[in-house]
Amino acid sequence: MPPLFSPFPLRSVTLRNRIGVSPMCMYSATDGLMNDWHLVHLGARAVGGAGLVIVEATAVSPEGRITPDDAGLWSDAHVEPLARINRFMKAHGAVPGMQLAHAGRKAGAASPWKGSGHLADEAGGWATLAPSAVAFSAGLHRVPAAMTPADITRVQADFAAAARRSLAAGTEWMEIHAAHGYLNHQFLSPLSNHRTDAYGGGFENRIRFLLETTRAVRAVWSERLPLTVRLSCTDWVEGGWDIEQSVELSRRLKAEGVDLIDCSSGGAVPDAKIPAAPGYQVPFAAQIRREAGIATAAVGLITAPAQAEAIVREEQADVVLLAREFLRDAYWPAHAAKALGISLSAPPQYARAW
Ligand code: 536
Repeated sequence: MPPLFSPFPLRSVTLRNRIGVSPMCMYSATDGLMNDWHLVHLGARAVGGAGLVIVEATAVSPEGRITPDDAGLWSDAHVEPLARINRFMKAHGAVPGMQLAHAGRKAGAASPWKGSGHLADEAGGWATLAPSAVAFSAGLHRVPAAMTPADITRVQADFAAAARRSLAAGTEWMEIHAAHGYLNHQFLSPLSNHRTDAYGGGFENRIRFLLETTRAVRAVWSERLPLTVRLSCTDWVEGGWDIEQSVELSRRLKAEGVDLIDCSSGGAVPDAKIPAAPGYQVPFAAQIRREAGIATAAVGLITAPAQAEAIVREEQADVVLLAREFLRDAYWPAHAAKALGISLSAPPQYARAW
């Protein structure tokens, strides 16, 4: 059995293989409600053989949405549309995961195919929150309000409430989004966090918001189910967040009951020089796994079956997450299995073709 296709147990959940669908924004929800697009997009990849399917960055509050078209989980009305999708994915053998997010200063933008930049209030935009009152870029130019202690408490409660709703919807694998320049990462990085209170300054203060958010989520999330965190392991900027801080943060997160670190990078500032190449973030997953003693997921320009297989075989990561490659091929696990010399058992409807 190729290691890529060995089961992966974490708490009381077992992935049927090491292949996961990375959370990807579909910008296709209305008022945060998931719909048939999400069912077909996510459901097809469960049928395609993924062991784990992580639902896109799902906003914990309306103002935490990247765009007006983001999925959300800020009200009980959001639960049943997600539960329907989760039931389908589970029925087809995938563990249904979810990524909870708050975009902070990057919130309130147009979806990519509608222009990407910040929306004016008249065009459907809204006031944003962040650790410090500093805009992201010329395109995401809205200046956020620096969060007050009351804002911090409220947003952390929003994360916990959304996690509770996700649990009610049947989610079995939770990821807190703390990467890509969104709110949690904005607190971690000295490039976006200029606070002078207990939430800014040195490492201990910059990690405080995420540690407290994690604690609030772990308190309502099931002991039987995995809790994971996505980090940008480096900002790719001198003087920014880096891999050494990510290793130490991973140790602290493990102590809070986090089971796996999903290792991405970038997104804190617009002008970083990112050396994107096949598997360029895999070394971060390997280093955190080795030095923090916690399971990791590798993500980023992973496309080839032999490449994914080597990452797991060489114990650089426990799980590989594919994003764009899964948009090209919903059946990537079945195709990868064939390339590695085994065959997946097909759903009976498709059995004559697999
Ligand atoms: C990739 N993206 C991530 C998104 C949405 C937009 C595209 C997300 O996490 N919600 C990305 C990778 C690295 C840095 C920035 C963006």
